[in-house]
Amino acid sequence: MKKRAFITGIDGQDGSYLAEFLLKKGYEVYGIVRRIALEDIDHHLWRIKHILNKITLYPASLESYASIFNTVGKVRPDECYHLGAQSFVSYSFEDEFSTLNANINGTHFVLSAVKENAPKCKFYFAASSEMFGKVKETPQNEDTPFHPRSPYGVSKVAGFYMTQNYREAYNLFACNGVCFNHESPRRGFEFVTRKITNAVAKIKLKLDKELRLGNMDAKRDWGFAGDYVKAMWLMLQQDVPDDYVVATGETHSVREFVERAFDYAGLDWKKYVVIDKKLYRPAEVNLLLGDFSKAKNKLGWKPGVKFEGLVKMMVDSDIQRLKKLCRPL
Ligand code: G4F
Repeated sequence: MKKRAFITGIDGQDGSYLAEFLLKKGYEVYGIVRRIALEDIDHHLWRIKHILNKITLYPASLESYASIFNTVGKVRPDECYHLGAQSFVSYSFEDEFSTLNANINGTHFVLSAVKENAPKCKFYFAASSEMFGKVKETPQNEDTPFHPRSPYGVSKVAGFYMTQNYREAYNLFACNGVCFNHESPRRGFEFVTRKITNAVAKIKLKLDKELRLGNMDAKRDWGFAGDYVKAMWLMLQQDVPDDYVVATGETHSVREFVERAFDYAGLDWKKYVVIDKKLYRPAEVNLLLGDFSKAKNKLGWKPGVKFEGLVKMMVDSDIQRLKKLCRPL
């Protein structure tokens, strides 16, 4: 019998790569999306449009326990990947309430629904390197203490401990993936990497003249989302549930990303980039660098795409996308 996978956030960057990956592995793939997404596929479901005929989507919301409970009850999955969240850190300062509500209660709802309806189901929680915040050591590993710097980070720490608690209290096969930043051509435009590569493409094609950015000194360990979904799956294929850091082991500043992206397109970034203090965050995470030794040793996982390749992939993709959009009819 085919294994059944249930994904929250299936319409997001990671959800879309994970759904493709699991389909290739022969899984039946189920996901939840908001009802409005089903009514406007081009706008909301563009990342999974090409696989819509191979997956099953249910309308449900992480803000409604009843909808999560009913859906998990219908699907009775073998594996549950809880990726859905309000994941934009900057926005979490503007609307703490929605972020904490969707991310903390949402995680609790999924865990509880799985425990009640499918207690043998293996559960993955998308924790985050944002939990390390004001880092206590570098590089960060599974033993590094947390010091979150945003409501988003706080919500992920709560989800992390909730997941551990379900493992310990109810014997649920529950794992935390502490993923460092992971990007791709499917990244949302609000995140800095995509904002940069989209601007580079627009400037290259003479559709724009300027890119406004906040803190360019922040450093991140940026990997490719397509690689990270494999680590998520591997965690659920182990004999015992555990928590793992998923990262590339390299860190680069936002400025380096900018330089590399403009350079690759043959442009001088200094002519186009403007610093906008309004884009600075009330509290910043200055440096993230992950030590993925445990994932390497226990899961046999390592990143395929590194910084240079990631920048090129994203710039190329945005240039091609905009060229197609601008092509005369
Ligand atoms: O791309 P970002 O918005 O990602 P951030 O805050 O690191 O969070 C991402 O990674 C986390 C994993 O650590 C995930 F959990 C989370 O869901 C998300 O995927 O910002 C990266 C850095 C920040 O330091 C920010 O201050 O870029 C800096 N930055 C500078 N100018 C900017 C901008 N970020 C954005 N989004 N927009 C700017 O104009």
